[in-house]
Amino acid sequence: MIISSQVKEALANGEGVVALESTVITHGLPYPHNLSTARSLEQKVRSSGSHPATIALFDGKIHVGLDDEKLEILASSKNAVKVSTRDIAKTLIKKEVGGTTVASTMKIAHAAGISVFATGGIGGVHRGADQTFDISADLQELSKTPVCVVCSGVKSILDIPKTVEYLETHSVNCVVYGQENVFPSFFTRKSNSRAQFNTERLEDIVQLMKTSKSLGLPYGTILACPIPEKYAADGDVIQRAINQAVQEAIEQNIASQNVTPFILARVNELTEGASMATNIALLENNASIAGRLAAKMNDRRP
Ligand code: PSU
Repeated sequence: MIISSQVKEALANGEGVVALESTVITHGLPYPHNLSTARSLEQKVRSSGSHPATIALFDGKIHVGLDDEKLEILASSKNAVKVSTRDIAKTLIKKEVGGTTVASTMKIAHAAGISVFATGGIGGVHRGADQTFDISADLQELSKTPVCVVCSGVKSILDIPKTVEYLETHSVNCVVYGQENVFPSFFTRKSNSRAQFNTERLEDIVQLMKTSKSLGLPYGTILACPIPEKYAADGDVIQRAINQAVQEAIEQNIASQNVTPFILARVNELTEGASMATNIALLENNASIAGRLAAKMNDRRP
């Protein structure tokens, strides 16, 4: 594992560090929007008082903290692979370029000593999982790795109530950042599910994580951040596009790892780019919140 000198120094000095995933770069957004977003997320983390550590795999090595050249390679690579925890070893031995998912980014962040991680949405229980058994490895990782994932919940391309239920079964702390205890639904601010509790104070999250740690609990934390009102897309339009994309995925026999990238790309086409703009807005918002959280998490003042 190669940790960049900036990230190493920040960790040694007890400064805030935020891990950023790279599947969103390799499979989540099209070029060149993926590159500009990767840069802007790093910038958002910096301007909120922490250091970014984008994580990816290159040439048989795990990299924590990328320079601009590596970001560019990741964003423009035509054969980058999607790397969940299962795929880390295989991607290393094949020396492939790999974009890390929430699960593998959490695992690597924890190994590097980073406890805060920002992304758009986590993977979850897929609709129709009772037939397909398609449940993201992100949920498994959350049940065993003590990292706080700052996100906007899961897309409604997934089954939100079952995902929230799964998180509860596996003892994952699940908190909404905001005034109301309503679990967000990615593009829109509300779903019909609730979290464990809600708060507007990041200090509560710091305390939650520190208490969890002191009890020796291994579980992760979801800090679910509703997209800011001004960016929340028209829920109905996006919902219709999602329903259509899910149907097309079934008809075309798209399965397992390919389901999420297929549906995301199709929803973007069907909404003529509106879903992508919304996606980027919430990614940036989450990176800023994570930057502020990480700065507090490592605050050495008494
Ligand atoms: N949700 C998004 N965009 C994404 C992903 C999820 O809105 O790019 C990516 C994340 O990296 C997440 C992964 O960890 O997809 C989940 O994939 P799967 O369902 O195959 O585990």
